[in-house]
Amino acid sequence: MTPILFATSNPHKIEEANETGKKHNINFKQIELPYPEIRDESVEKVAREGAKFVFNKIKKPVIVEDSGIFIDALNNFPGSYSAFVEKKIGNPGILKLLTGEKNRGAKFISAVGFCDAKGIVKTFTGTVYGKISNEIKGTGGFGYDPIFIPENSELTFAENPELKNKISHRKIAVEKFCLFIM
Ligand code: ITT
Repeated sequence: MTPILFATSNPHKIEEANETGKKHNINFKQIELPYPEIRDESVEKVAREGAKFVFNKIKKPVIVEDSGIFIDALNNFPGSYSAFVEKKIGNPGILKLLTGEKNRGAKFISAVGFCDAKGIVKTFTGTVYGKISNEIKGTGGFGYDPIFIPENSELTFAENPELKNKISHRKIAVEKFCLFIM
C-alpha cells in the first residue's frame, strides 16, 4: 500500500504510528506542513479541522493527530493545550500543580483526523487511563511519558516504552484507522 501521509512536526508520533501500522502493512510518511490548531477542548475537533486544512493545501489524502493529557484533579487541564503547557511549565510544573493532591488520576487521549481523496473527514480516537507519578522517571518516549503511569503498571510510559506501544492512546486510535483503511 502507498504510504499514508501524516502531517506532524513530531517524529515520535510517526515512529509510534509505524509500530502499530507494520502489523497491518501500513506505513506512515511524515510531512511537515504546519496547520493552525483551532482553540477547542476536544482533540477530536482539533484533528478534524487540521486534517481538512492540510488536505486543502496538498489535495491528497492525509492524517493529522491531536493528543493530550487530561488530569482529573485539574479539571482535565491541560487537555488539548498539552503541547503549549509542556513548553511553558513541563513535567516539573505539572508535578508542582499536583503537590499534596491525592487524586492523581489522568488519561491520554489521541484523535486521528483522516481526510480522504474526496475531502471527507473521519476521526478515530483512543484513550489510555492511568495516574500521574510523584516523580519524573524514565528516558523513553516524549512529552508527559516520564510522569504517566498507565493502569495496572508501576512504571511510567518513559520507563516502559514497549508497553506504551501496546496500550497507548495513539496505538488505539491508529489501529482503528488502520482497520478502516485496510
Ligand atoms: P503536531 O501537532 O505537529 O502533530 P505536537 O507534538 O505539537 O505535534 P500535539 O499538538 O498533538 O502534538 O500536542 C500533543 C502534546 O501532548 C505533546 O506535545 C505532548 O506534550 C503531549 N502528548 C501527546 N501524546 C503524548 C504521548 O504519547 N506521550 C507523552 N506526551 C504526549
